[in-house]
Amino acid sequence: MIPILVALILVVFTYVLLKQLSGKVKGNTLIMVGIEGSGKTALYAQLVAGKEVQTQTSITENTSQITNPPLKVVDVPGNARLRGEIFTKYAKNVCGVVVVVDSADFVDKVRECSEVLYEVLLNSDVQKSKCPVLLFCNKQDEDMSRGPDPIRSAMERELTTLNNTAVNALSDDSGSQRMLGPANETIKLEKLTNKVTSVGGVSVGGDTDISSLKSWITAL
Ligand SMILES: Nc1nc2c(ncn2[C@@H]2O[C@H](COP(=O)(O)OP(=O)(O)OP(=O)(O)O)[C@@H](O)[C@H]2O)c(=O)[nH]1
Ligand SMILES: [Mg+2]
Repeated sequence: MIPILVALILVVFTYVLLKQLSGKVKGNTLIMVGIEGSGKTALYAQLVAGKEVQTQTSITENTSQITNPPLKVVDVPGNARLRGEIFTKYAKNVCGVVVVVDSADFVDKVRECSEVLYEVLLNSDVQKSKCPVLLFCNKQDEDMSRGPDPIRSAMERELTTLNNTAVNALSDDSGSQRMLGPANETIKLEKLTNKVTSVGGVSVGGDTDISSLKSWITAL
């Protein structure tokens, strides 16, 4: 009886220890995503080099190591054919995701922007890591720009629609978890496992201000 009990305790102890250890293996990669032209490469250049760069539509990722805090930063091209594959490649070590939004062009692109956020939040590595997500509402210097709060609310509404569409599409499917929440429920970002924060900023010109990104990063 006693040897069985000891063996049982050992098994439970090992399980708990392994669980704890696996929970502590934290990724070190900060991934920037968003639709084309939202300003990811401009923001990336400000973050990793502190300077403005002339950009063109990215066709491959940019990666850099920063030291404070020590992170690998990845700027994923917005091109819809490249985005998913490149994001997946780096998501294994993710510790944070920055979803960059063009706040001036947001009204026309709300669906596209929300699809990016939806894919990020459904990514299995993002979910496993429970990493925080930053909605960086870029181009706040432009006259027509929307603020981070209305952008967040509009995206919640779109996520709800996307989720309901996915639920309906999967009604015949057997068990694939491709939904953010149950059918016909409003998606509330604050209720998700990944903490989503929305901030504003500017990545080029005299009004450049990425302080909101920098302070979010220090908490990673
Ligand atoms: N006014 C303004 N323009 C910006 C800002 N950030 C970026 N831009 C401009 O937006 C355009 C697109 O910026 P990029 O950084 O190339 O955009 P991207 O998201 O990397 O685009 P892809 O690589 O195609 O996915 C450029 O002309 C930038 O100068 C900003 O904060 N304010
Ligand atoms: Mg780019």
